[in-house]
Amino acid sequence: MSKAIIISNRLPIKIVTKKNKNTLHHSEGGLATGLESVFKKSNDNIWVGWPGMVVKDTDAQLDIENQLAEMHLKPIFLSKKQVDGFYLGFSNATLWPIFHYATNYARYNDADWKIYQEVNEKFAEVIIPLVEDGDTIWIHDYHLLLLPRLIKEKCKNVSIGFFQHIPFPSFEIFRLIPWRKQLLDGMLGADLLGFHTIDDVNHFIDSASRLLDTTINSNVIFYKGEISSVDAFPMGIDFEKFNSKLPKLQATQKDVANLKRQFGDTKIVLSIDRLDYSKGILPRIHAFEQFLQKHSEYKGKVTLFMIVVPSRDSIYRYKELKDEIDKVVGDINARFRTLDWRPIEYFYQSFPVEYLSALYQMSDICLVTPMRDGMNLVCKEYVASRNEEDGVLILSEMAGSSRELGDALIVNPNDIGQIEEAIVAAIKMSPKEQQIRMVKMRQIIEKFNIVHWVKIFMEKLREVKKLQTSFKTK
Ligand code: GDG
Repeated sequence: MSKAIIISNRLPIKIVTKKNKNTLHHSEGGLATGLESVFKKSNDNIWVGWPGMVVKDTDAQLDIENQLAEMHLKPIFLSKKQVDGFYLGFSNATLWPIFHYATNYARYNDADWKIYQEVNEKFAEVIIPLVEDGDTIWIHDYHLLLLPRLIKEKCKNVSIGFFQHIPFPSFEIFRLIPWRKQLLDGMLGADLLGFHTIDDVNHFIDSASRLLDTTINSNVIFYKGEISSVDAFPMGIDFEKFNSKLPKLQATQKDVANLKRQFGDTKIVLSIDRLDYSKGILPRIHAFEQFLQKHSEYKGKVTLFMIVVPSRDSIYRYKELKDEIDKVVGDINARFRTLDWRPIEYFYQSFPVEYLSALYQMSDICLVTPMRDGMNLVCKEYVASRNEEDGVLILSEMAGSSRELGDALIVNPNDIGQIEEAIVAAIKMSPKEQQIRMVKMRQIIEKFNIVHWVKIFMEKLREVKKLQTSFKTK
């Protein structure tokens, strides 16, 4: 029986160590949230990845490995040096900023690149012995761009899919990376390459055509005597989880009741992201500040509920951003607050998903204004949670999700005045208009859900394999 091997940098768990004992918990993040519901469906599948922390002790590694084996998860342990060079270094201080157009934040460090290669090879060494003829291998994201080629070289009768969860930049940006050709060559080891949007697809094809010796016919790339196909697969969410399952839970209902008590008639504007400069958190806060300055009539009546989930905070740029957010929020709250109202409720922590669900249900407005975002699942979860068909989504045109959610109030995240006006428009929007917009968005999120996403990716992968066979027999 052929199986699926899912590979991502992080396993969908995190390890918490207390009194020398490791316990495993679910981890946050778009990919983990997205694939979890699908992965659990089959017992044969294996998910390979880094457990998220350095475990030096071999007994502790074995203990973790055994616990994970029961969940069909296979850990790849990385040393501190590898985490620094591969994860914090090349993945998140070179690729992440470049792929999000933050060119000034990118560092090009040969030592990081070497470790990135080493870790991709380490993944290949663990995975190759697990592979059998007929298996489907699905590699995820920018940490593992070299892995498709490394697997293809050793495993012939398999299907290799690759999906990138973050944007693929235009050629003029991508070409800045000194190792651009090696990265493309690695990616093109996949039979099918998927991105969230058509723009990402076109950018990838453009770079492949300019940098490598390729022949391109529409979405099909001929390279090194092989065929790869490239396509857009906008990722969906588990609609029913947010629409009905979470709202029915007692824990969620308790949180809803508490939020009602806490906020009464005050309107809630919700903002949820990982700490990241790509998410546009600071400009968003400044837009809310401008809203407070220009609209004193809403004093005490509107609150920005802002969750920033800790992420990569050992990277200088992230630490710097965190300090700046703390400062600006403190300043705004000190200037605008009253005795019984704080304009910004700011949390630097993560919450249980039941609490997120309660917040999605209780928030009148969801403010999602990334500078760049491959897709953005928070806005989709908000829409799915609005089962009474009300509420307003304000969404950046730079988020991949804006291609599907045209009924949101679409804004340019650099235009603080436009965001401020959108907040006012959202507060004033009639229930009828809210409903018309929300119903259309909900139909899209319900139809193009996570199960649909996996299904069309897998169907396309099978199609590409057929195309390759017919090409070879010609
Ligand atoms: C990458 C791409 C793309 C957030 N706070 C908490 C929490 N979350 C969950 C949300 C959501 C996920 O994390 C965040 O997903 P996003 O899509 O918004 O962002 P990234 O983490 O940057 O994801 C992105 C995604 O991959 C998928 O392809 O959309 O563009 O950057 O699901 O609910 N979950 C819990 N507590 C929190 O406090 N439990």
